Amino acid sequence: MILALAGGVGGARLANGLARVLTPGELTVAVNIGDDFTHLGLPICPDIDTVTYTLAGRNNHELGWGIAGESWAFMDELRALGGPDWFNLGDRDLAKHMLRGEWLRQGQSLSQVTTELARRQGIPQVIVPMSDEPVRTVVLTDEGELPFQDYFVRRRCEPRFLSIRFDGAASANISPGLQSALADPGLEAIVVCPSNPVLSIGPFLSVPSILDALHSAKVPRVAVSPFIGGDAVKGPAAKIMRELGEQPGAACLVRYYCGIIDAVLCDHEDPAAGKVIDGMAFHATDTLMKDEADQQRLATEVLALARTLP
Ligand code: FO1
Repeated sequence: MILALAGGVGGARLANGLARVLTPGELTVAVNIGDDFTHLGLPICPDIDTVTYTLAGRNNHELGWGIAGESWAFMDELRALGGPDWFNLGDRDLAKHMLRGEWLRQGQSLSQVTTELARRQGIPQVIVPMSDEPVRTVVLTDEGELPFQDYFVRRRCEPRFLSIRFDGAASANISPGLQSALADPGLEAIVVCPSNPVLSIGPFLSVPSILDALHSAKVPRVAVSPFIGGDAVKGPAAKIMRELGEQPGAACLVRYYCGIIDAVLCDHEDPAAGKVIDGMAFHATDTLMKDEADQQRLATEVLALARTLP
């Protein structure tokens, strides 16, 4: 069984590639919840939804999030009424946020809600949140503190990124599904998807019980770099790295993943390609996933690399 840690669009794409090359019982996808927030009283879980829609084959490719073929009547009316329209909720997407909110209010855990919503969308793989307790990414910028979606969507990542905080992380616990995947005697490898190491994987590592479990995992742990040619494929990762004084590239994963990753797949042009840095071996490949065939190819290469590691 393969455990994939995913967040954001890049994470969902590789998770989808893994889902296509593995049987359903062979893959567990643990998803970042740091981007989650409550909007208009609704619990929004962007990374869980992007992974779920992608594995269900109904992801909106143009937007990178939400449902393909979405309609926006709700947003039209909300805007006409002068409501907050910086965060777009599609009509179909809305049905899921409402159902999730109802089930959470009835006392179901985020894991239970996530599993049931995936099942009802015909997804056979196991998708679990990293934790059932809230962990909320807060970005400290030159304009002050911004909850993640305010920074990422409302302000379009324009404020200068100074540092980041994961509220709730210290008291959050690893989710049951992630815990059992890591304890599964059939676990073969851990794959850290090409997600933003700070924004999307950082929340996982901020929860002590998750970090400890990843440190002590006895299986090969492979990461795919989200950087190509010194920039990020999508999202603000390269801008954030530069604002953190880092060179955007696979080598910066050494700092963020030290002790939890044994090998990295990075792009051919990446300066780290072919090197071993602080015990992390960097292997070059074409890491850009333009389509599902690329997703499957990269997934196959990740699994092949993992199987060469002790
Ligand atoms: N991203 C945007 O850039 N604009 C939006 O209006 C927006 C709405 C939205 C609604 C539901 C959802 O699940 C995701 C949404 N996203 C939107 C994407 C979201 O901000 C990102 O997917 C993650 O938080 C970062 O990976």
